[in-house]
Amino acid sequence: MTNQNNILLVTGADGMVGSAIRRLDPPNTVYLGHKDLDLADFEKCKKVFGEIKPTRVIHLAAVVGGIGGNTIHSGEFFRQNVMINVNTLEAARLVGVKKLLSFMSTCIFPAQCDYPLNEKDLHKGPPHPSNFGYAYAKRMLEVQSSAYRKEWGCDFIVGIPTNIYGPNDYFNIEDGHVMPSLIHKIYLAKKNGTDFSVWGSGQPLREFVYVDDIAKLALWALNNYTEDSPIIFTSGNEISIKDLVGLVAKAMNFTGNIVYDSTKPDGQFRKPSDGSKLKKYYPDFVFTPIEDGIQKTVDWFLANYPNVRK
Ligand code: GFB
Repeated sequence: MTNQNNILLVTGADGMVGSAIRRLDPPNTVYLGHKDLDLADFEKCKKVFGEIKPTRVIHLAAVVGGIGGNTIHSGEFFRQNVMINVNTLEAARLVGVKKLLSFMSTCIFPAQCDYPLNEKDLHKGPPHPSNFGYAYAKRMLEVQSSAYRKEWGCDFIVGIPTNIYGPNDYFNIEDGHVMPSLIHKIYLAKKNGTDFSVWGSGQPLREFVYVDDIAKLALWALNNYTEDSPIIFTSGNEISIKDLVGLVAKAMNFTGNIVYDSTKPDGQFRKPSDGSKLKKYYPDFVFTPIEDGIQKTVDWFLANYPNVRK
């Protein structure tokens, strides 16, 4: 029986990227958050996919964290993410999903790798120890998508964003990513008149992509990208953590004391990624400048605090 309802299903819909896709309001879309369905439970997953009968899926659900959470929860992050991904892709295949987009991230590339990171180097060595469990679980997502294409012709594709940030991020100070953690810590330092503590040396470099850009690229890829190999979503602009701290402090009007906590990890020094495949397929895409993205995120945080995910 062909599936005429053309429903797009978004998993992990209550997270940062899911919220950005909701803001774009694509038609015929069903949004599932963790509260709606535990994707780690295959029977429930299969049942709900059978009820919704999506023809397209954007698979965002994942158990994630920043360098802190990833280092501590290596086993749990591997176990949970493998189950979520294997179940989601199999349930999608069983109900005849025509197109499925999953996401990895640039932290899963080999720690020792030619720069800039290129999609072809994905499996050429172990990831940085700070991302061990999560990175291998995410790499299996790419393996499963490719294996399903080979055996069953599934058009399951994979996007690889760099560090995503924006409204409705996870602002937990211990487990969150660097951008939301810095925003939350500066807010508290201003409020309490205390020092603002930055982890590590401030020397590492990162690339950031604003979440609304990823939402636009997700819908674009769903309609236009159909290669077996993954596609990196990056502006290619690196920034040091120290310079990032300066931009966040400026956006927050913070003039207090900034201290660098050398007892905290620097993690991978840099992970510059190659955006040439995206430039080839989508040459006129314009990424949000980091200053604008930070200001939008700070404005959202200040307007919603304390009702933010933290
Ligand atoms: O976003 P993040 O935690 O993870 O960034 P990764 C870590 C970098 O930011 C390190 C510095 O160099 C930290 O020393 N940093 C400074 C801080 N202050 C803070 C702070 O308050 N909190 C945090 N978290 N970092 C991520 C992966 O790796 O890459 C994710 O953990 C995802 O799973 C993402 O894949 C793309 O950038 O090192």
